[in-house]
Amino acid sequence: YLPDPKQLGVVAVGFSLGQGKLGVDAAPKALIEAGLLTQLSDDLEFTLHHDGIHDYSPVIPSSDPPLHVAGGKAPMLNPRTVSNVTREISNQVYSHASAGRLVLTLGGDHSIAVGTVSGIHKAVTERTGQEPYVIWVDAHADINTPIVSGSGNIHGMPLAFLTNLCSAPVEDPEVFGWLEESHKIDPKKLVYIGLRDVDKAEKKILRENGIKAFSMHDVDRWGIGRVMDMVMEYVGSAPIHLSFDVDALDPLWAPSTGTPVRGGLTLREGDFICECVHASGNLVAMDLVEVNPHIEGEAPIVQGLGAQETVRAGCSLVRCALGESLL
Ligand code: NNH
Ligand code: MN
Ligand code: MN
Ligand code: MN
Repeated sequence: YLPDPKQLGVVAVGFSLGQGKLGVDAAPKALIEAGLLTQLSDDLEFTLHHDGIHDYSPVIPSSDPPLHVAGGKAPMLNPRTVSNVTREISNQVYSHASAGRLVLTLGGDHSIAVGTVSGIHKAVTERTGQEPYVIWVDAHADINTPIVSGSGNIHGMPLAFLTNLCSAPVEDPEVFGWLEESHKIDPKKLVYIGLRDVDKAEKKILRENGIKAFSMHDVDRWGIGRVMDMVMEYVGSAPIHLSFDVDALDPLWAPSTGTPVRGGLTLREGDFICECVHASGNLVAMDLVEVNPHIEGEAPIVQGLGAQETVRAGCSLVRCALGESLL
């Protein structure tokens, strides 16, 4: 029932309107130009199902004014555009997964996970009767509801929509009205790794819903080896969707991202997480998001090569999740 391990659906989404910085829409092109897909087909022997880059960067949200939510701190930004783009992604990801393929999605900002997680959840649950777990590797929790979000950026909210934690907060059916029950995940089937910049209201959501989370504090205390033992024990034999925000890595390795936070994972720790997920044999989908090649950033170890190094780190994470480290 697991996907054919050598058939890979690739969804490349140039999209940046889940947050405010241009450039993250250029990531799929940069990752592909750096050789990622060639590495997957030639070195790792995947058969790729890829219909090019879906470029949403020129989409000007002409009739998409901010959406004020009752009791909200900040209005949701580009709400209808994000809703429409993620619906398309959800359908594409669903088709690949339903055809028995492993699915790799190259973002774009993290709002695209509303599409990937929903499409995978629906397809895998239908095919296997087993609900996938989501392993969310990120400096941030991305679980703000539209009411508590301080920024209005939807890339900080995908898990609130996906877990039903904001039951009917958005009156406008044009804004995520397409999400069905079959798309949504149980918050108990979500595990975080790498957290270190979690908003106050998000901490409350994590506590009140008993959501499993391994912060950077846990990585320091236990080491990444024992953290991954605990993560994999929690997930058991369920299918796994790995959603990897490159800002989980320390800015030393991945400076070119919209909201870098110091004190993150080393590239080896990130690769190790991906290797452990691969070794489980239960990976059904991976997202790589928030690489922004237009932000140079500062990579203290490789001056002037911030964007190139971040792209290279992203390629490494994907290859590790797809089996590169097997001897
Ligand atoms: N929590 C903040 C917000 O809601 C920041 C989210 N930024 C991210 N998330 N990069 O991964 O806007
Ligand atoms: Mn994120
Ligand atoms: Mn993040
Ligand atoms: Mn379900």
